[in-house]
Amino acid sequence: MSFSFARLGFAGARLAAVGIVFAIAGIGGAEEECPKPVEMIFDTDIGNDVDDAMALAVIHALANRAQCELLAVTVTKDNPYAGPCVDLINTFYGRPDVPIGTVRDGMAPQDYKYIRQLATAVDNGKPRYAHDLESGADAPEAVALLRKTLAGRPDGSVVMVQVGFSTNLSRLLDSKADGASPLDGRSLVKQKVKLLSIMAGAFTQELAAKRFCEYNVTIDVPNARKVIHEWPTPVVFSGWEIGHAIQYPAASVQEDFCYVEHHPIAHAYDLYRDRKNDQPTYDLTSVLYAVRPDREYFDLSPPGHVTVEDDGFVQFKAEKNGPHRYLIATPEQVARVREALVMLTSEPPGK
Ligand SMILES: [Ca+2]
Repeated sequence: MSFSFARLGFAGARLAAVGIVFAIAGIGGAEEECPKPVEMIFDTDIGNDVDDAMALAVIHALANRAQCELLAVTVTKDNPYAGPCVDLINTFYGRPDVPIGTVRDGMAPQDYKYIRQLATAVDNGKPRYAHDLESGADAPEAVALLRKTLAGRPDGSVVMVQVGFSTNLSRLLDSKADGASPLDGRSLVKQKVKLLSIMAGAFTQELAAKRFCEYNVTIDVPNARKVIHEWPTPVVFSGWEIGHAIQYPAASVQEDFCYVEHHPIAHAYDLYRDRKNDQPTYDLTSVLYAVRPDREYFDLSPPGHVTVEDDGFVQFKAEKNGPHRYLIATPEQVARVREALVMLTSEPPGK
């Protein structure tokens, strides 16, 4: 029997139409429509700039909303206080047991401005910011943790966010089969990783004309080349110009973190930037895109290929079906993203 609205009559046709609309909308299964949390691994050079700490705060705010799950944090800054700084921020936000892995024989070993101060701050003989990782040397080596974490997740499920040097992820690509997985690193990444959201490079004609070389790439060029040239799944770049255009307002640091006497993010900001000054949102943008890619916070470049030259200069060439894209932000998007990042960075810990 052929289906016909006319055969059902007006009332029947209306009910059928409503049924179709319900079926299309999936009404009755509303819970099924909520997207699953993004399973994230965060790879950071925390300590070289304060945006890594702020990006970690954004991750926790998104995790509070069940929009992401922080599987692990790996550190590329080879300083003993970098891992403890990650741990104290995770603990502050109520996730003290997120696995942390640290680089061995890595880059940028100097303390710089805030990680030692936060990790060693004491009030009345007790640590100001609770943490149980006392030194990065006590944490698992980063690549072993990356392999173990990836191996334990479903295929194509993990989003990796790299906001520092490429040391850990390059070594991951080169890693061999081990007790965690019979796959080599490249095959493991290809099987498990959905997306690499990376803060690296610069993608405007103005910066290219000056041969501007971005910090995350120049600090470890060989490993940046390997990751960018050989990563086997899609990569989206947040170039220097994105975080530079979206400035975190000093007023937020002055006013929005006062819900607790000592706040590790505000403390780090004071030591690094001084709360009188705005701060670029480089690493925060890579996190926001990774978790909310479809909210039109950014436009995307056409697909293409990014190449890294010997001095760390990065070039993009459009190419159909290429694996790389970079973020673009219109003035309207700059304003939207800045406010979203203010709300997320300053969100108090969950229960
Ligand atoms: Ca960083």
